[in-house]
Amino acid sequence: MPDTTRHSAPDSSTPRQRALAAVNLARYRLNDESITSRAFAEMRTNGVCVLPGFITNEAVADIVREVEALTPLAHRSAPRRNPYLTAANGANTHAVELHDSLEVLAYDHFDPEGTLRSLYECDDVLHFVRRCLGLDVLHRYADPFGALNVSIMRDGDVLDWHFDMTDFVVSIALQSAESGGDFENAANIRGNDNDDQVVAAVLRGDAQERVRIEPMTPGTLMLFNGRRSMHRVTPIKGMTPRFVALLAYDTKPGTDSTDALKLSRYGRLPSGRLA
Ligand SMILES: O=C(O)CCC(=O)C(=O)O
Repeated sequence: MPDTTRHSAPDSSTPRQRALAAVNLARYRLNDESITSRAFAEMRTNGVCVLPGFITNEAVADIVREVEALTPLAHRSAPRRNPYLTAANGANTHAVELHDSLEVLAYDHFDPEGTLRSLYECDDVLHFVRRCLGLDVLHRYADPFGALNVSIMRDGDVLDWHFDMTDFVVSIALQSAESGGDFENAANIRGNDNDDQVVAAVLRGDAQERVRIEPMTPGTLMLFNGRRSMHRVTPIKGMTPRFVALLAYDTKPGTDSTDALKLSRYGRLPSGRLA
């Protein structure tokens, strides 16, 4: 187990205090109705809302240190699949084979007292996200690995075009690659009359006008409707890995991912259960 302990004086602050200290409250007051209603309007129109500088530089640096210390525990996978995240040879129109390669740290790898978990477990942050999404209720995921996870992408890694299986994704950009690693998004293309042709054109690289790069500078909180928007992370170039934290929520309590997804993304199942 890598040594992730801090060697400074014991921290007597509460998890909520740590979470609130990590948020740039001068820019984003979490109960400010004008911020959350603007975010909601953006989500409705564009399917994405980017909040730059949501996390302070100090908190980003602190989380990056924790991620770096934990990287030996990350699970590397290279799944092959189609854009709908089903088997590449499925019956879908776009049964093209795409591939991903990345490493992932799971929720249970992170220090319960650390900055990242404190942020995810903070109700003020949860309700801020809920209001940005225009929802009456929001619950943290019950997945012991996927509730909060960090993707680590190194030189040559890629996350190809896909739609998500969840209604929304909440991410925090932590560290950018030297080049590549752009989050490219063809917003709201699923569920329209001609979506098959648009999906095919984006996959062929023939619909650049539909694709936007969302700026993910470290500290950015991004809310994103990934079920309707096809998106990818372009190949990473250079020796600096790209780190992104993914915070999972659902409108229903107790939502968990499948065993198949856990095995593919984290390489294991919760203790005591057999694969
Ligand atoms: O790493 C990212 O920025 C995006 C991850 C992603 O595409 C997803 O979780 O669906």
